[in-house]
Amino acid sequence: MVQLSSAAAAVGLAGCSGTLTSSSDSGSGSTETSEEADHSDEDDGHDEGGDEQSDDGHDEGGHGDDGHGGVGDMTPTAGVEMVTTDDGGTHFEPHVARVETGGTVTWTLESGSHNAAAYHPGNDQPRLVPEGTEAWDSEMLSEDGATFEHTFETEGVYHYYCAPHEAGGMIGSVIVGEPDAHEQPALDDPPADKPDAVREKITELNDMCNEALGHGHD
Ligand SMILES: [Cu+2]
Repeated sequence: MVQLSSAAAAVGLAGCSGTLTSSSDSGSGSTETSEEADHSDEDDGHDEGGDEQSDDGHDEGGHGDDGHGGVGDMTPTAGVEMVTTDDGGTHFEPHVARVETGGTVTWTLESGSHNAAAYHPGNDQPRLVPEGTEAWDSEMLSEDGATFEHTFETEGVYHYYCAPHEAGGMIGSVIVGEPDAHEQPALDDPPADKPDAVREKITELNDMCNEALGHGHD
């Protein structure tokens, strides 16, 4: 049991970091430089603000990092891509989207087959969305470029998942408006009956949402 869940956690991490594929077939291999040249931009100083996740060094040296986690400003609309990477990892990008109250989020199938469904009792899930809102589910999208949109009339934090890939950590969040972090069901402790990999992912999303809402420690 324990081994199973830690393996699932590893899959979840791999899904977000996109490891290189090993596609050398005939092995004359002396020209393997192209894919490694990824780290060449240095104008950023030492603040790793890219969109690659690094879980370590999270809090070192103060709280001065902005742009952490890529939570954007509030806008009337936002887009989220549903992605399967070459190595089989799956994720929503960005993990946390943000719109104004009454704003619309559009999910686009970039690759693979995915859905996006609210953590809502109406979807047979614990409630990780505001009280009084409706359940929504894109149903499975399997054609590249297919889209689903939902308009969010109620301020709050909404966690959602991809049904076939939830256990691998394909979970995302939408922040609508400027809600009080203390009043969000989504930001409570992750549901106890979920697998560790899911709980860890939700905790990660909660950290990003709390930070975006200026709700640190106090
Ligand atoms: Cu999926």
